Amino acid sequence: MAGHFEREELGVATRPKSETKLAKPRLWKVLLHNDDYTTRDFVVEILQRIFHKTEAEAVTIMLHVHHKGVGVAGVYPYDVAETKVEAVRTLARQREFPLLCTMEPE
Ligand code: TYC
Repeated sequence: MAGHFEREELGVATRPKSETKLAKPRLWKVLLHNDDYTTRDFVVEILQRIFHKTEAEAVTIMLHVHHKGVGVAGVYPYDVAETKVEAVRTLARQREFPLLCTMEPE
């Protein structure tokens, strides 16, 4: 009769648990920063087009950034956040606005 053997008993190499544990997939906040030259309308447009906010949500976030200096446009996995930041920077450059967009871990 075939017996049951654990992997270690069969001489199969196993990794210590600490090496096999996966890092928690952290979420990243995409931040918009205030400046004196980017128009309110452009920031609202960015929030609707890139971050899929309603017009009301976009206006609320834009005004928060305008008054506080910085605000969260959205929270995403790293790759998505990076793509959004790049999209904002590309559109801002095209329209010649100095709008600053950054990301930081939550
Ligand atoms: N402060 C800008 C203005 O008065 C509006 C603005 C809001 C700019 C948010 C950037 O991230 C920003 N025209």
